[in-house]
Amino acid sequence: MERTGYNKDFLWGGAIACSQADGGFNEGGKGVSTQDTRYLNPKWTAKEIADKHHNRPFTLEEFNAALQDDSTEFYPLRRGINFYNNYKEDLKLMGEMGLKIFRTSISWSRIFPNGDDAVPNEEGIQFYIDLFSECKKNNMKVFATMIHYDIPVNLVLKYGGWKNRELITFFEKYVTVLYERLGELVDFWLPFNEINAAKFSPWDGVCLIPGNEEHLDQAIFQSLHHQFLCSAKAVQLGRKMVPGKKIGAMIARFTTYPATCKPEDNMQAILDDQYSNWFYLDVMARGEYPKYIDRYFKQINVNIMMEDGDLELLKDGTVGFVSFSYYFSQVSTNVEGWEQTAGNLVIGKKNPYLEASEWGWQIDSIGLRFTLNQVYDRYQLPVIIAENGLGAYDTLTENGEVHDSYRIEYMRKHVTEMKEAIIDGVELLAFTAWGIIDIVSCGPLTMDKRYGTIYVDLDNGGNGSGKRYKKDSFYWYQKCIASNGEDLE
Ligand code: BGP
Repeated sequence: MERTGYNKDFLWGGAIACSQADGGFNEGGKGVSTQDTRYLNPKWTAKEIADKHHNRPFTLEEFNAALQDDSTEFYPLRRGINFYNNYKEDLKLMGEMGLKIFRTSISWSRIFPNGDDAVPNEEGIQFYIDLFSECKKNNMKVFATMIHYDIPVNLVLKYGGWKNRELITFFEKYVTVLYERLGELVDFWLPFNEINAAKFSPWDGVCLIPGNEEHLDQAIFQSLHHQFLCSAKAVQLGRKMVPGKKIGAMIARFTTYPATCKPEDNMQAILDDQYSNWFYLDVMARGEYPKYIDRYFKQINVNIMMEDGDLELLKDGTVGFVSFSYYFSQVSTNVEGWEQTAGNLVIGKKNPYLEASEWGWQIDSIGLRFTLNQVYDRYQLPVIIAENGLGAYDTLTENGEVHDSYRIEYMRKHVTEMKEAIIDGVELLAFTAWGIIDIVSCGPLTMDKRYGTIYVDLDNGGNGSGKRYKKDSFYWYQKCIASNGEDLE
């Protein structure tokens, strides 16, 4: 059967995360969440911010200081872009752009402020009923992430976070409420955003403070085991409570190529792929721990403690789609001193053939086609690109325009390669462009690393009118969607 490109049901979309967009951190009965505790001094220079982001992981001191401070000044994720109070206007703009699907995350601490509450917070549930109903009014399907890093801080204070197997019980209660009360409104469910963030950004992924752990890797992979079980439980519950809805898995995709045709580099690329990418999706899509991970766990001295029924649960709770975030690619080599460059969550080895963004993330649109083929070949499951986009400095002109030709170029190239992948035979269901509206960036915690086709007039300190403006890329994406990926000029 000849495939010529996007089919008529292809879902063009956009994505955000509650902790980076909503604000209203103490409104509507919400409890304090782990992402509310991440600190940024807006007076830091770009270099100081990069240094903090890449070289100084979250600390116990930072965590404790945040718990004493109920201001928003030094906690950008408590402010976001005030999507919590502005979502009707923002979703209207997205509807005007023609989006067919909208991805955001649900804040566990809006539904259960402390995570272990006996009953859920009705105001929090109502917010999501209203939010997702507004998506439908704007002709958008809903792609809901259950955990996009943030969990109620009480679960860390009282139970130690994901290390504690009890979180599975609390998570199951959370998912049951989501399915019961929001099941009719949500089309795609994603239990965990970038589940491999556990290894690459432990506070984000599994709420572990690196300096606070005797054996960090043991704590990471034991916590991950609990998250894998939660993912499987969400699938099992979903079969009963939201039959017909797709429940999926997601990783931050670290696409890598052998740095040279040397056999050693090719072998390194296989290992890097197994340990950074495939392991996580294999457990959730194939339902078992792959054999190759035994060698890795031996290397890092990790022994997962399992209980009776765990392996059966994993086998029974495999996902209905696989998804990933894709921003950049890197190379694999065991050559000492290979030049490095930043990427999403990691510092990778540089590919001399690629350009990079202003944050050093290497731009590789063909890598997206490469990734789509690899992922689909491996699992033969429907695929969703849950995040892709270009973080860049944008300038708002006097007359309220943003000429972001660089972002249009980035999107044009990646949309072109997505089409090639579909013609290659990949069953690509949806593309939700990351940060479709400017939000607080996740790593640096800044507004000035902008991804949106909609500009938000706020700076790193939360100052500004907060007004929204359509960038040139808004009109480009509107045409792209209206022509179903054909008109990319
Ligand atoms: C991913 C997260 C998103 C998003 C993206 C871009 O890891 O899932 O939350 O933030 O990275 O990263 P950043 O915002 O640091 O540029």
